[in-house]
Amino acid sequence: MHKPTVLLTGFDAFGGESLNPSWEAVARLDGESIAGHRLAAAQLPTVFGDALDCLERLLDQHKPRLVLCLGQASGRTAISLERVAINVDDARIADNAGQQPVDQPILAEGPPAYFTSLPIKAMLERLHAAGIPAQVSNSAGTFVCNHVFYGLMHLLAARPGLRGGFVHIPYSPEQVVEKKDQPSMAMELVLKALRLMVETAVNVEHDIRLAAGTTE
Ligand code: PCA
Repeated sequence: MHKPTVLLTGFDAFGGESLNPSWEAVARLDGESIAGHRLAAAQLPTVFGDALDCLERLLDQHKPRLVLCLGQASGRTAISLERVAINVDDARIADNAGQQPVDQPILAEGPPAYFTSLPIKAMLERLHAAGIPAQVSNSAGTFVCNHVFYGLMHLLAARPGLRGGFVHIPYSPEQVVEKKDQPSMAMELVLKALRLMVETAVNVEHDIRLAAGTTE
């Protein structure tokens, strides 16, 4: 009997960076087992459209029980558990294929937004208990990460029982060596966080009630 799969995705480098910590992190966990599940890691291109085609193929290929997509968020100081994906592409920079959509819906007939189906409050509590800086985020931006998060939740809407969501992680320390005042998080801490998030997501079906909103 095969173990059920948790699909983890990260992106390739973009915006002039030589690496993307989201891919570095998930690649290191490929093949590991957590809470009776096998982790499968895959890379998505930082390209509008292509990234979602790739994600759909991965869902068909791996038939996962749970999907956790990761992305790099420059300027963030903590692991960001994304609550909501919105139906718009508005790119401040070009993606890796040179596309720069502005104010375009991701899906013309799609709903304005989708919420994560991961237990982000339980995940937040677990990360905080382990001493890892983490927050609930109410915006995944309007670039390729939000695009993939929205597309993921749309795909999951047609696959009852399959849960998933998106998490942004800070830069890796090596990315900020020559940048001024940019936060980063060590890969060891990101990996610890990732294992705890997967374990919690697999084990907690109904999220806990925990205040973690923002006032502005
Ligand atoms: N971060 C970008 C896209 C790829 C990534 O890792 C984003 O936040 O949209």
